Amino acid sequence: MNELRDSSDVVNNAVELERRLDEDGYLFIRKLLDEDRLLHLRREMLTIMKQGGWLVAGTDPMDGIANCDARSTEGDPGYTDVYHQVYRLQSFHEIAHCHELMTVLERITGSPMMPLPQKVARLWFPKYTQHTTPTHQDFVHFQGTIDNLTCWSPIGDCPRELGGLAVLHGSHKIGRVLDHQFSLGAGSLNLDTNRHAEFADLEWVTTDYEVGDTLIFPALTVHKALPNITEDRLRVSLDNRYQKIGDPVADHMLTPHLSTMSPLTWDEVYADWPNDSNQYYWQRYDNPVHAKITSFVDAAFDEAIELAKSGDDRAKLHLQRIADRENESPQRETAIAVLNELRRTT
Ligand SMILES: O=C(O)CCC(=O)C(=O)O
Ligand SMILES: [Fe+2]
Repeated sequence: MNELRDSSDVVNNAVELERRLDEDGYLFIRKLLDEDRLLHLRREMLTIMKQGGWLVAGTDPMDGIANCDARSTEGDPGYTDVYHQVYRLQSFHEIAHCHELMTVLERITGSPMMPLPQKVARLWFPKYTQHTTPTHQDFVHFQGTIDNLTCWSPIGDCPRELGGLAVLHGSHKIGRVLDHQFSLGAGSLNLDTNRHAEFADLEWVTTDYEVGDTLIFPALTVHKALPNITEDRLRVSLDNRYQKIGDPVADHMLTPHLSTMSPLTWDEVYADWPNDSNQYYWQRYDNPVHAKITSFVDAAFDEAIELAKSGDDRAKLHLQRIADRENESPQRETAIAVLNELRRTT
């Protein structure tokens, strides 16, 4: 895979940033975020993961050496339990508001920007590659507007083998949200680029990320994670989204991440914060709130049902995860019914 174009040399040049974003569908800025602050956050996050049993006993949390017996991913109750402990860290939420990043985002867009309330971290186990984030456009998950910007930053160095993000260069020019299919990978939605002739000549680009590096891209840019093929290292990263103040926001982005899998309120997130800085900050703005468009996930769920019925093990595992969740939902009812039916007939 080719290298991402590094735009750190033009970080103060609004015209050039905008031109490159338009041309490439991403901006990659080395060392944009404060290294010490990220490393401090890394220690806090990994210390919680260690308490949750995710790291090898006796190792330094900073090394992120995974206990592979504890492997889990988004959708597994065990993942959410530890993730939601990490999610209570004030420093994890605060980093999304950091001055260096907000300044660049406002320079790129020429508008006042805000992070979406739902911040996201990814805590990805090694050698668990069938759960790697598949190829997708962010709009299907986060919605709002197609101009929303995703900012992805590793929390610690992230060489290729640890499974950083790769972007399909120029793919945003397709100009529309595409259909996605069922995937066992994080987010459950995969975009099959072979179905689109426009993508045939485009190249995937990535890099060996270092702490502080940030990748910025809009909601139509096609991207994926690389598999974490290390022997024993956890990949820890941030992917937060930003919108223009005043733009519409999808209602689910006003809730804590994975709170549909296991209940978590903002009051619980904030319970141990020493101060109330940036709590409920979005309530100061008057962004129109839209209902989440569920057609993307609904289509993938229907596909998983059909695949499970035809014996597909990945689809069965997906349905089992939905069945194991704490939250009641029509999908959970259906998943349980289909799994029971399969058990009766096989
Ligand atoms: O980090 C990952 O595996 C997924 C991140 C992603 O897709 C994003 O930042 O939009
Ligand atoms: Fe994404």
